[in-house]
Amino acid sequence: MRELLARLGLSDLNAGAWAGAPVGGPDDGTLVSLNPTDNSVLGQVQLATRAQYDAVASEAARAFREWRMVPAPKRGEIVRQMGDALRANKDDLGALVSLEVGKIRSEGLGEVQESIDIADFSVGLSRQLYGLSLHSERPQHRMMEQWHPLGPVGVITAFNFPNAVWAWNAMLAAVCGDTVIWKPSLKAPLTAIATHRVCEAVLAKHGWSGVFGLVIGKDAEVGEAMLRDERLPLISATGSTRMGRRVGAVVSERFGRTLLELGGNNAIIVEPDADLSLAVRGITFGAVGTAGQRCTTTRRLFVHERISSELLPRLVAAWKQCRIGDPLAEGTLVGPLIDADAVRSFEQAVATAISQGGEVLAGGKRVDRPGNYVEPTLIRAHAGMAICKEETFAPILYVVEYRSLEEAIHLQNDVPQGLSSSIFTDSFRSAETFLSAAGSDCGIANVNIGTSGAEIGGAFGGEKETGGGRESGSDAWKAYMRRQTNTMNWGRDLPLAQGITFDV
Ligand code: UN1
Repeated sequence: MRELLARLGLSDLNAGAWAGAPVGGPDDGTLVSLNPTDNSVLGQVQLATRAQYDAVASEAARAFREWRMVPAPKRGEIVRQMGDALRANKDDLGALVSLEVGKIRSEGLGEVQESIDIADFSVGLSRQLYGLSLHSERPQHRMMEQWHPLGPVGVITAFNFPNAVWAWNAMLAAVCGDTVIWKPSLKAPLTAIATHRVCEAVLAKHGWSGVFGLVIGKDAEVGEAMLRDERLPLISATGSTRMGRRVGAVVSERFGRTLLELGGNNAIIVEPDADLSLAVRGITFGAVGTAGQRCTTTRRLFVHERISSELLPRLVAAWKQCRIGDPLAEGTLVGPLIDADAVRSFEQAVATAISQGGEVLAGGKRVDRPGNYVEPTLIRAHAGMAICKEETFAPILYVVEYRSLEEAIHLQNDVPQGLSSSIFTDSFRSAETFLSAAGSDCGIANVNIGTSGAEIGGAFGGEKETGGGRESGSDAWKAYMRRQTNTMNWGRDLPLAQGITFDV
């Protein structure tokens, strides 16, 4: 562990505050990063002050004025090199993700791969960023739309994807000509520093320090300043619905834009004609993977009453087979939750579910060992249970039986969140019903795969309390640019639109 931290330059963080670069100055409080497997100290970081935030934001604003004029494919070339730097550091960064947030090794590596993928995607995009050409109603006129860089972008990320969600934003923003100020979760500061350093080294080599800034600070000190900062036309935030409500209110007050990716309460529907072997694997990874701490984690399962007596024992068996333990050890499938608070929320949710009529079919308890381990939990529930409408960041799956697909779709949609959803079926008609306008109301709707583990090429995000934002692939880049409509007159007359005459 010591060697890993040293390789990533994380051994001597006590030396100074981290706000884009080590800064001296008064000790304004230290943040301790804990290893969730035993709650031992991994490292300490000095929290940034508001003044330090301000310095990073000024630098981002200064860098933006020049970066926006660099041709997009040249920006793309620098992002290509960042992708290479992430590749070269994939093993170390992946291991650090595992150490700091408890993801199993292959998921830690997968997370860094997601950052590499979005870098590659962004490189291609840097030669696109297409606008439209339009036909004018006036003779000898031409119209077009072009996309310009937007400005410095504030990126707020959650602990559960401490590397990739920043990259989704930062890589797109960089090719779009924006600069980035990153406020990471205080639960994963080391991953943020290491990730930032890997990419910052590439920028510095090309004389572009300042394009990416990092500020590790408290919400009240740094977060609020960021939300109110008129220099940031866009705040992209991933996290809880409660946090997103605050971000939305403060940023829209100043007519800033937000890109919100908030809570999910994702469900899988299993039809009687489903391939149950596929379904068992998809449900298990969706509910238990990342110890239930993805936005896309499967939290509810709707099983047709004709197959529940066959499916549920298979799920219970799968749940019991999931090996809980050190995330970096071979064969582990379930690592710890992020911290002791998360364990308390898990215990509370299970107790609430039982009090509301739920029956625990598997798991349900914390694991008796040091660290923040809990058992993957399966609870037979009924549709009226209030707890099923809440997102608990833990591996708890509520199972509800249904009679018709219409009923299942209604139950699935009947929650405040709208991120991800899936159906397992071999029926073309059922699949298309689920994907139709009257089907799933989520931003992501899948057939015969689970709710989590989306590829970066698609737009990622959801409706309702999930916040409506779309990050990552498809045309999500448009959120990071401003659209300009141009009308050009190459004639010798000045005809007005709509047939208006105004002769002087
Ligand atoms: C998140 O949990 O915030 O689709 C992001 C997935 C990942 C991203 C999750 N590609 O599960």
